[in-house]
Amino acid sequence: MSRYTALCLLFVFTFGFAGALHAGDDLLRNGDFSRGLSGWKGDRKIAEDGDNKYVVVRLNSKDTQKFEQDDLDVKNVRAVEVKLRFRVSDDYSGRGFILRFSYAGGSTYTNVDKGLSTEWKSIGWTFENSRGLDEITFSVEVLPGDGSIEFDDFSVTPQ
Ligand SMILES: [Ca+2]
Repeated sequence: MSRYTALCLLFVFTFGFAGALHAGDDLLRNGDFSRGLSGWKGDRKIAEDGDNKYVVVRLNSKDTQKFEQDDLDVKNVRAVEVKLRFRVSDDYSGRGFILRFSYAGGSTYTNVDKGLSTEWKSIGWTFENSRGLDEITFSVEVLPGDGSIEFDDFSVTPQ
């Protein structure tokens, strides 16, 4: 093996390794629902608009409905940002939804209950991994009410 080839291989290895830990990689599987419900668990249905698939949660008056992904690898990650877009139906009334990161012994959440619109709207929220967790679960909890909320294009990326 020539020195040149060895250097190239070293470069490829280093670059590949750095890429695996690179900030910005999406930790979620199928966040845009292009593969239907694959990767997600919980209360949700898929709707289609042309080529685009998204999730619909039809509310009821009593129960909080939840869908989630677990085993998100946040080892050596300082913080993650979740992004998504959503809209509510014309007949929606309720208290919005909760974005939650859960881990052994607790969770951190935010309640999205302002600016609920019938037009698609993008939002983001940052979770600080101040406990140095290795794994977290991301969940969306839709609070009771009337009508429906639709979600699409989730991502959870290391910051
Ligand atoms: Ca989609």
